[in-house]
Amino acid sequence: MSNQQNCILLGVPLDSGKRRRGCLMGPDAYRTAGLERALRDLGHSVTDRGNVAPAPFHAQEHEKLHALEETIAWTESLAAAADAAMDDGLPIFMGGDHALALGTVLGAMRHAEKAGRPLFVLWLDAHTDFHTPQTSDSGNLHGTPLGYVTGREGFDGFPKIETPLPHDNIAMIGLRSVDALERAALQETTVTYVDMREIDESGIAKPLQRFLDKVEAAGGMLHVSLDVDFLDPSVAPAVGTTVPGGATVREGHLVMEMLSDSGLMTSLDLVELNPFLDERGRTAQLMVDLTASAFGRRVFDRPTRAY
Ligand code: NNH
Ligand code: MN
Ligand code: MN
Ligand code: MN
Repeated sequence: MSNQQNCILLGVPLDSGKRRRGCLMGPDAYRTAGLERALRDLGHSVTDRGNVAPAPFHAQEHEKLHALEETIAWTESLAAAADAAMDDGLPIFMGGDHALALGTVLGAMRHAEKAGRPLFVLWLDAHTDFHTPQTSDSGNLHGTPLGYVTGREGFDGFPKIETPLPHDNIAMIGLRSVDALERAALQETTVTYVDMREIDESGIAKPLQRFLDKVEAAGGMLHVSLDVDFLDPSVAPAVGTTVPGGATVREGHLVMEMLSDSGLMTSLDLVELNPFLDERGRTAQLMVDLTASAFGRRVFDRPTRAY
């Protein structure tokens, strides 16, 4: 295939972003489901660099926030790992819960800044993950990565965000569970947010293509963060925070196929897979198949469509 990539698989057994355990098994579930093989079969070169580890940390108890020090430690190590991996190819972060994006997006921001290119982020999720440690009711830091990278206040102890990710550079698609304080904050911004109603009414392709056109026009890099709960729980049950009414299998594939057509994606998170909750590996397998679509797997070759 023409657009051959140098894929770098990085396991991220991070389980600190919420209280329900199990995402630490995610990286090995992706390996078992054959992610490396699927990418190789598409003609890409693939290197599995093994698992990332958190920087050293001293855990403390906090009234509300869960595993703060551990999550900060992961953010430090992942930002460095992401920045470095992007020098060599296209990193795929096999999570791990969504708190890993505190680090992977920060690393992509650092890398893009050195490359002199703007970074864009596509957030495929039922949730907006726009909290700060103060606005979060749950105290679960997997609900905060977009709050962090956009420079919201209150991330004491985390690496300082020198140049916040501009709101204009973010699109969230698949939304159907947004907390009141996230919604209030988000509505003050120019972030593109696409809820399930908009997808029901107009389809998922149009808002996605609009965003991809914007990335292309800006000569941007594109970090994609795929949360398992973007998908409907009937097809992707292996996630702790199921929300009914999510994307179908076909909507998921269409997003991934369009990403591959665009050639714009420069890094990818696969997050929130909890193999402990899976049914005979079906969610892990679906995530592998979606990733394959993002790297060029097709039923037939067709010319790229303009939406
Ligand atoms: N907004 C909720 C919280 O902060 C849920 C976040 N959970 C997620 N995010 N799974 O994708 O706790
Ligand atoms: Mn770099
Ligand atoms: Mn999420
Ligand atoms: Mn989610």
